[in-house]
Formats: sequence, structure tokens, C-alpha cells
Amino acid sequence: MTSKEAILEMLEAGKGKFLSGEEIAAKLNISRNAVWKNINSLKNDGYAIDCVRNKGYLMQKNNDIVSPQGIFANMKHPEKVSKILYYDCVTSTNSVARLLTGEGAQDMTVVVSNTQTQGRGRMGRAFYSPENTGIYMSVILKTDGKAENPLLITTAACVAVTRAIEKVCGLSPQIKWVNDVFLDGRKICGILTEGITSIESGELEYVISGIGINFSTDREKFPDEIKKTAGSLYCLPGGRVSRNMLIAAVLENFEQLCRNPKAENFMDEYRRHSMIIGHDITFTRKNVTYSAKAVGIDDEGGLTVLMPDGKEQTLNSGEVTVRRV
Ligand code: BT5
Repeated sequence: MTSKEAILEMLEAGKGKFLSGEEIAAKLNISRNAVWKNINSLKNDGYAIDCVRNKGYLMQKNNDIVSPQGIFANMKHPEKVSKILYYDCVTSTNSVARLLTGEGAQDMTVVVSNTQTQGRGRMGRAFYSPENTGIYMSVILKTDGKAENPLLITTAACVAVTRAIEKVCGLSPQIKWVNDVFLDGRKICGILTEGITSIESGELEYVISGIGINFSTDREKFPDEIKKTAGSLYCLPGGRVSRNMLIAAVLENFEQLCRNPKAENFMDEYRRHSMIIGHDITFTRKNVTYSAKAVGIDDEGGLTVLMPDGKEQTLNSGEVTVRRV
């Protein structure tokens, strides 16, 4: 770790409190002048740091720059994450994660970016990923050849996101089967789970779970195509919640859910948050659109629908639209 990273770690850990230059210098075994230079460099990067004579340096509480140091500072169990790689800009965090799996990435390696130029959703759709106001991250899970059910990983990620938003922001989001999180009727989060299979063995080697959350994106700034459907947490005046805090909470919940799916019994939580159970819906299969009623979600994450002929079917992928009456 560089001195600059170490100083950032200390400031993030004591956010809102003064740290004296002397204390920092002694801890890192560098001169006070070196501390000052690194602080200036952090300020140039956009960090809101107060420098007060005889008091030292203070990172302002409403500072909302994403960094591995800031995420770790907000985790109770940072050891649960192997590594966090942060970028200012990437094409897609899922694409970067995919490259890392080719280099033997460890389980629970996380890729986070401040913006994406080719953020993607399912079936080649785009995910709008503006800078500074969103969370774009991919978590790499190593499956060790176990046949993980990607649908369950997606549902675990949905529950991790809703839990984190409830706890950190005090809001009450809902889940739209299978991979979307909504707040007040608008989509605030999408999840894209992709599997990596070994060419030699044909076994699933990794699962990458890509999570995109509109954190403070202004509703008016969304592109026209999604202006009526997309929302964000608008989090929250006064900087009470930072993206680092929310990312940390999502990661801790996700790790816990993936490692202990049985103990956690998260499907009940997923069902409780569902915004479609009991509603009339439409879904499309092989270019044909069907009307049905969503009646339940099974323990494998499949959606049970009641068809007009009275028969039940289970959907394991695809997308549903809630019919408004
Ligand atoms: C998704 O797909 O919603 C999955 C999105 C996953 C994004 C994350 S960000 C980190 C990681 N890296 C990536 O490249 N991807 C993942 P889907 O269910 O197919 O929904 C896509 C549709 O959502 C689009 O066609 C739009 O209608 C809408 N949409 C696009 N951007 C949005 C946004 N920022 N907020 C809300 N809705 C959006």
C-alpha cells in the first residue's frame, strides 16, 4: 500500500474526526511534509479534507468518493472480501471481472467503477451508468466446480441489495422478479449474473454477479427511454449515507447469503419483498406474449404463474410485466 492509500484508509476510518499530521506521520513512518503532500494529492483527486492548524486533517462526513479504503472502513468483516479493485471508468465491471477470472481471481474479488461506458443488462440491453452518482460493481464467486444455480445467486444479490438499502438508507425497496429492485414504483437497481465455464472440464468455474444501483442520479438526467421508469435512492441530504457505506453493506450481506444459503433462508425474504406475487402479469416466450397471474416464487427462484386455462407453470428466466388495470 502506498503512503497515500494508507492516509486515505486512516481518514476514511476516522471520517468526521481530526487526525493530527504528527500522528499520521508517526504511524506511517514518514515526514509531516510527506503527509501534507499526500493530503494535497487526495484533495486534488476531489476528496473533501479540512486542514486546520493545530488540529490536523479531517475527511468531511459527506465525502462521497468511492474507494477500496472507504468501502473497507465501513465493513464489520473486511476479511470476507479478498480484494476490491476500483476504477474511475471501465467499459463494464462484469467484463473486467471476466478478464480477472482468466487470471485465476480469488473468490469474493470485487470490481467497482465510478462510471461505465458499456454497462450492460440482460440480452444485450444497456445499463445507463453515469459518473459520480451510481454504484457499479461486480462480485466474483468461485464455484469450485459446484453446480451453483445462477438464478439463486441473482436472488441472493437482490436480497443483499434490499437489506443494505433498508439498513443503511432506511428505505423500503421491493423486488421485481427476477433481477430488479424498485423503489416507489421505479427501477433503482439491476443485477446481471454471468457464469464462466472451464473449457477443459465444461464445469462452472466462476459466477460473476454485476450490481448497478442508481444512488443519487437526478431523475431528470436519465435518458428519455427510461425517464418514466428509472429512479434512484436520492441518497440522502447532508451526506448521511455514502456510496462506500452502501457498497460495504451490500457486500457483507451478499457474502453471508451466498455462503450460508440454507441458514439464511433468503427466499422467504425475497418473496416478502416481491412486487409481483398476486398480480396479473404478461411474459414473453419465443416471441409470444402470454397473460397469467404470478402466484409464487419457488425455493429455486422460479416464478410460478397461473395460466388462463387454470394450469400452473414455472418460469426460470425472462422478464415479466405487471399488468395495470
Ligand atoms: C439489468 O438488466 O437491469 C441488469 C443491469 C446490471 C448492471 C450492472 S452495473 C455493474 C455490472 N456491469 C455491467 O455491465 N452490468 C452490471 P435488464 O433487466 O436487462 O434491464 C435493462 C433495462 O433496464 C434497459 O433496457 C432499460 O430499460 C433499463 N435501464 C437501463 N439503465 C437503467 C438504469 N440506470 N436504471 C434503471 N433502469 C435502467
